[in-house]
Amino acid sequence: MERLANTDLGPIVRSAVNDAVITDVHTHLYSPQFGDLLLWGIDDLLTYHYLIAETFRYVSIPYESFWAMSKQQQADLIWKTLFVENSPFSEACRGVLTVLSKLGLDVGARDLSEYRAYFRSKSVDEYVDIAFNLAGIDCAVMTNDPFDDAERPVWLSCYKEDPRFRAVLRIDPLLNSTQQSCEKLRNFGYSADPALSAQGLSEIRRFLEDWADRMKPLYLAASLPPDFAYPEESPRARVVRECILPVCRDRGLPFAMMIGVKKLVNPALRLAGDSVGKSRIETVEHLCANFPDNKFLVTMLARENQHELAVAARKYRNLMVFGCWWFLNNPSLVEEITRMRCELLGPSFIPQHSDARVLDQVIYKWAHSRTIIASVLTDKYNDLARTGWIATEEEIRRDVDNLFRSNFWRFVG
Ligand code: FIX
Ligand code: ZN
Repeated sequence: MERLANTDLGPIVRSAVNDAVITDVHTHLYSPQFGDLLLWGIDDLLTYHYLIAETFRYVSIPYESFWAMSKQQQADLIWKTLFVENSPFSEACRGVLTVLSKLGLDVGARDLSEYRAYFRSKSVDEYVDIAFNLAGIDCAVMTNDPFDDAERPVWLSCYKEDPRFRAVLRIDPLLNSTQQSCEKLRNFGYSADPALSAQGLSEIRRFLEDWADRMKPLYLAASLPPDFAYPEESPRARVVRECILPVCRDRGLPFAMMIGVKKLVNPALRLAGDSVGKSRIETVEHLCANFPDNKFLVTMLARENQHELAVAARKYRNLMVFGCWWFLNNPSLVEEITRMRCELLGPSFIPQHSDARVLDQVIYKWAHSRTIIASVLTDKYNDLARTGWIATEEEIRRDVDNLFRSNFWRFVG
């Protein structure tokens, strides 16, 4: 018994987690053919909306003056404010330093011009491979919005599949501003009407089918507010019931619901202006129970929803919990949530996604997450060892592969 109590599977777990090839199931990255939509390099890293929100904790310039600056000027201000005048230990700041360090740059020198010079020496195509290799990911799942005027033309003209990037059909506008979306759909040649007549609903389905054919998405997705409710008598619930769920079911595509965003609580902050609210687990439970032929990928933004979401996944096998989203992607919360999910779900969930908006961010988000997930798993395997059940390296690598990659691919089918 003494020997078992001292068994430490930490080294085996850490090397399995470090070696794991990851599929990043939700990002805001684009393949290089989308041109400027793919953000990368130090100025994009520094102007990440997480860092913009943090900068306004210190600076008193009007919001509009900030937005009027060039990207490089904004990056200079953020660097000075968050890195030089204060210590950069917030998770988003630390992430920038992890990226620079993993790229082999001299973080201690604190020399922004040297970092800029590094990125000027790279082409975007070669940098995709550098970033993917350092992050250990084989594929980044994109977020593709057919309503987006910058993105649409690429899909309609010259899109060619790039195996490093896979598409997701993102449909927020259809659910969160249904009336305006119907108007847009009419401009696109679909006779959707704001009253959502039977004919209009079938036109929305035709729109979804056409874009699913075009994008070959791995799933459909939407971010939803805390008061997202189903069932209810609302345009959103009708579009879910009459359009999204049938199209997803017929094609075997999961519907990813990212629930808990309070949009633009501070509009002056633009993309940085969203916040979090507690959501209703009953909505998820109802959808999973009443649409057993549909698959649901779900992440929730509020810490308060995490336990009941994991419990829901114990009840419904058509529910796959994924990621520690946005304000939850901090070491203390990833640790707490991953530990709790392991205890309720074993290795049957998707512990993390990067949500990277800037290519380089996959490097830090995955480095940070791997460390925490490895430490939680070490505790779990060591707890087992104390019973006499000593997991083999092969078993540990199997579980790690399921968590980081295979659970997702099996679920999307
Ligand atoms: O809706 C989403 O997919 C969110 O993840 C983002 O839009 C959000 O702004 C973000 O970057 C969170 O990490
Ligand atoms: Zn996202």
